[in-house]
Amino acid sequence: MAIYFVTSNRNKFNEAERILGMKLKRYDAGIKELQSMDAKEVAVDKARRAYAKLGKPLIVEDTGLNIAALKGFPGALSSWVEISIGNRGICDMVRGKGRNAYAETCAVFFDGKTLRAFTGRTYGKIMDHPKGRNGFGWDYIFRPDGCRKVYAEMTMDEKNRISHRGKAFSKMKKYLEGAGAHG
Ligand code: ITT
Repeated sequence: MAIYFVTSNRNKFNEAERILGMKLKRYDAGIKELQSMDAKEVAVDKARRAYAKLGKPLIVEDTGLNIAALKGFPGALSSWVEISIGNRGICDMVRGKGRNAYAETCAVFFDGKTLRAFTGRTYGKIMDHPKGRNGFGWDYIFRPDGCRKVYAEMTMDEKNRISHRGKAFSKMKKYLEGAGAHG
């Protein structure tokens, strides 16, 4: 079964393919996202809109960075933060307020009938300054608890082993294997 991953983000696509251990087809549907801080709400809505365009079994996901000192902001609105204040702006906002945060992915599979949502969460800290050269988005400022490196200092495989996306897509992998989607 060919599964489409509907996303505009090639980095997400590469990570998800690696975690699922299967080839996906990428489709950039230019879908307008629901504006909510809740990744599951955004992802479920995105899956239904994507299916209305594509009409084929698909995956979408939404990812957010939730900062405790900012009462969960920016959550799933982090793309707005990325194009406005950027990573340095986030570092400045949390300075002196507390660095605890979590990264969350909600990955959704939808084939027009069955909709399944899989969530993965990784707790960590916002750094004082951006670091590292790999990765994308806020990988430069998020250090998972128990690690010495921010995501952007890890290889993709290192990040996938502990990341929010790694956890969400590992759950989806089990589901898809059970549903015979690897055939
Ligand atoms: P879609 O088309 O799949 O929605 P997107 O990049 O708009 O792609 P999101 O809304 O889920 O996806 O992402 C919100 C922001 O969070 C966006 O700026 C991403 O670059 C960033 N982001 C997503 N996953 C990330 C990760 O694993 N590490 C760092 N930044 C990430």
